[in-house]
Amino acid sequence: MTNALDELVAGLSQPQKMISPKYFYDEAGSQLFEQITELPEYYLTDAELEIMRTHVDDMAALIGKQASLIEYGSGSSLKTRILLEHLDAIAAYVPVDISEEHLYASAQKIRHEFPDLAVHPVVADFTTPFALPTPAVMPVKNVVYFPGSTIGNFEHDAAVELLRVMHGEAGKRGALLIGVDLQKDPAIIDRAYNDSEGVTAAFNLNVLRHLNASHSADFDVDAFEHRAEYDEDKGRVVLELVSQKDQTFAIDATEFDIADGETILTEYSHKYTLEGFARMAHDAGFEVERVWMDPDELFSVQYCTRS
Ligand code: AVJ
Repeated sequence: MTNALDELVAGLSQPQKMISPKYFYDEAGSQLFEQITELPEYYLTDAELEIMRTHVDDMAALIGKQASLIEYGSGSSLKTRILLEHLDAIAAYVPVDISEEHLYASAQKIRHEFPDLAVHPVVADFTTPFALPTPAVMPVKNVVYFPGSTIGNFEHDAAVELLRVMHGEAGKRGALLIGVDLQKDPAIIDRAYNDSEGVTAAFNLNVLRHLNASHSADFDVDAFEHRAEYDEDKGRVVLELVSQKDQTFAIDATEFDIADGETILTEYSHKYTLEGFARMAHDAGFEVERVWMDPDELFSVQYCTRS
């Protein structure tokens, strides 16, 4: 893996300047994302929680006894707790996250709430294969849990690649339980990424503050504006930062010019059709066995087995 500075410089040297969405999540960014999930316009979290609450017994039945639950992400969410409360004799809970601090803090909380649970956090970049810890109790199967429609951050080929890594981690009898946001009335999607309180704007702009604070950048944060547009043809929200004037900025020793109106791409958030996601899962070696949706069919949670 190349280091962060090289990666940032490479992204900002493209004709379409870009910064990976993973740089959103410093302390302030993680808090802003928390606030996003509580916004009335951000339907994703509410819909997914409702699905979990309504169908968790069904999910637990499919997962079965003594599974090892491998969560991609730090596992601080309420969705994870709902699942952990309902699973039968879990062999191990393995949260996997790149941020060590965040991961260990949330693992401690989970241990406190579930004293009988074997919690084995793994610090890793989950986009590449990593070694699973060996739990004391041999799991019947590995179930990869990937909530929140974070899969939507990845463009098609990278998403299939990531699903393939999960397929590998799941192993022979393994499965994948994944949150997948769905295509819908564009106005609903538009509102979710252009909230009236401006929290999403602050979240998007915070990436520049983060890079200034810890990656030797010198962005004039006030000279950029948030933009989020849903591209219905491509089925994805495009988040950008729009330069408000001709200006220059630097990352470490590398300088960049950006024109008035030129953008830095910060995130894609893909929305899927059921068929579209099933095809992607299939290309990664999975078969969609069950799909649960909220009553308005805004969001889905899908159980995939190895085909
Ligand atoms: C965490 C990637 C699922 O795409 O909706 C929320 C991130 N960006 N508002 C999403 C996000 C702007 C979120 N994911």
